[in-house]
Amino acid sequence: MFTKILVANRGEIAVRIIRACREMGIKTVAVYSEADKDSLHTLLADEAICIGPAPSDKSYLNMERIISATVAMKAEAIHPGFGFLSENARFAELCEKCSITFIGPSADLINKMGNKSEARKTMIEAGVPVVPGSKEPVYKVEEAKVMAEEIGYPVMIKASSGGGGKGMRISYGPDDFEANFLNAQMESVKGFSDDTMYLERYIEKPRHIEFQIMADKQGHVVHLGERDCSIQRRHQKVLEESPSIAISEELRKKMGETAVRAARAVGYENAGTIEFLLDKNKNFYFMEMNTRIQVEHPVTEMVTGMDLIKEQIRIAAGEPLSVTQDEVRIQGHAIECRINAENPSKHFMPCPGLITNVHTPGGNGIRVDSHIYCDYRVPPNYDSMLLKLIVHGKDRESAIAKMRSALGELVIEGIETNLDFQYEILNHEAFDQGDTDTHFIPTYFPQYGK
Ligand code: MV4
Repeated sequence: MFTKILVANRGEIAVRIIRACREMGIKTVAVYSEADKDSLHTLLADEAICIGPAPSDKSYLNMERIISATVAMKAEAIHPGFGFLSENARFAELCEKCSITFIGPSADLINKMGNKSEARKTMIEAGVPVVPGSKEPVYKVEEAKVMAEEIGYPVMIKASSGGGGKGMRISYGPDDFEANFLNAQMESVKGFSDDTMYLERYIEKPRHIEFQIMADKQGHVVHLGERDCSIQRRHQKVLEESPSIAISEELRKKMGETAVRAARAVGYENAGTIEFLLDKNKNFYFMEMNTRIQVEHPVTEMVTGMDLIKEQIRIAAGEPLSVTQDEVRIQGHAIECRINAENPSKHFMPCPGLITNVHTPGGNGIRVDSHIYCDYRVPPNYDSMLLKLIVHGKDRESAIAKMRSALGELVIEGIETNLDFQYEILNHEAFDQGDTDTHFIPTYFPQYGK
């Protein structure tokens, strides 16, 4: 096992990783920017090293500085968390070259799955269902239009390097195809320096269902059930739950086996997520694979009783998975609400600043993952997520009751947050009834924008 790990991240996930390491008896090194010298991850780690000024590209994205810090502090491994360098194949490769263990999959795998049209092709070849659409990538609008006619409108135009809705457009017919294709492609060239596009049939009001998978170096692969992440606003997840109300035991088995097949097809290692779209008729289609631990991993931890960060570390150190598929039990129901420093009445504009008071709820089945504390100043340079409130109940109804109660008790003063918005979601009849597809927010909260 490792004796020291460098945590190449900040915020709640850095804190989460430091805590897992401490429980395992592993020393931790935090890296921090000049804006984060009083951040909780900096204070909690055994050692901390400043890696540059506040802007991410000068600190948390500065690969050379982070590698240098790892060597200087004599850490054997780097946990990248999510965001920042977590899905950067060049960084994973740099770690390999410097004989540092990158806690995650290989650079090759990150590359392969980061290229969405290549991932799609790989999955088609592995017999994993994908949304009907193009098999090969497409670059020219004339060729794309011919493909669109074959697929049938409406079609979804997607950038191969995209994700999070960037470089994505819907076309409802031949009249609007050219403009949408060219706009999506332009956005992709601007954002990712890549003009590679692909097409899919547009699935109306789908659910976003993702399966957590874990794979070790010995070739064992398990899935840990699904998360329903359909409640999103402008491609930002707001609330996640496990299990999904839309999935029967039989469908879970089928989708889970498909997720495992997808992971096996690429020789996957460490934690990963297979994203599916689930349509109204319960057809499911592979959408993307994420090669990192995700923000919403705690809902999976609550229903499986596993610690995914510890599992990641053990796998990276060469240990086999701690469970077989038969030993994985999904128990009860978990919900996570993301509490962000943002103002819902001002288009969810980020609202950094000084936190003057905090009270977090506790009790049976309630978990708070956060880096905030009273008198902490939220810097303006990074993601606005402040806290993840996670609850676990015996079923969905009791989890909802617990979340309502916990949200009601949570106090964050000094800055604007989306706490009231979360409370409104939890108290909405449509949420209660599980009418929670990807159009939930635009449908039931049109005032908060599509
Ligand atoms: C789709 C889709 C419908 N049909 N693809 C949005 C983000 C990106 N990862 C993929 N997304 C979608 N892809 C086809 N062929 C609908 C969405 C989508 C969506 C997906 C998940 C969660 C929220 C969403 C909100 C709007 C659109």
